[in-house]
Amino acid sequence: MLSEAMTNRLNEQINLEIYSAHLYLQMSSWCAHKALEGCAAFLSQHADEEMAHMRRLLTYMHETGALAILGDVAAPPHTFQSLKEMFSKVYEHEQLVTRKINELVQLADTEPDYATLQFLQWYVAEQHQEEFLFKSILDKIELIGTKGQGLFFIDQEIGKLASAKSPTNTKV
Ligand code: OFO
Repeated sequence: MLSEAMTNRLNEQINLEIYSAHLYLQMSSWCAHKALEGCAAFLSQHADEEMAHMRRLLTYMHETGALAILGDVAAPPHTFQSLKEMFSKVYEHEQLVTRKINELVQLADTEPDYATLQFLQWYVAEQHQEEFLFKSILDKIELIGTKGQGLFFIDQEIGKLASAKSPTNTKV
């Protein structure tokens, strides 16, 4: 059984994951509007992953008999100066998510709530991967540059990340 404090914090995390999905879907739409189809596909797929993160939390709460409460979702930003600025915002957002996961881990450890502490380990590993992924995208943008054909090549490279993760792609 979850404490009231843990229930509230897990609910906050559920709502943050939904916001993450909205944020990436909005960014995907911005990219599609700019004819950056590779980035649009990648971010759309990432939005789906955020909803899967939310559902994992939802299932855990149901298993413990807790009530998940969905709140209002703030409108995400919808205009960006550049692709680099947009992915910088993604990276910052993922760092925020990591801080929130760390706070949850700290709460589970101090309560103590060992079942939740173990459950959260998946998110700890996932956040490491997400920060690495978005940092490497920013590095790629820095390396290739967005002048001339650079933007076209970056879009192609990021589009490959989407197809590499697609469930219909059998190559692992
Ligand atoms: Fe992009 O991260 Fe969820 O948890």
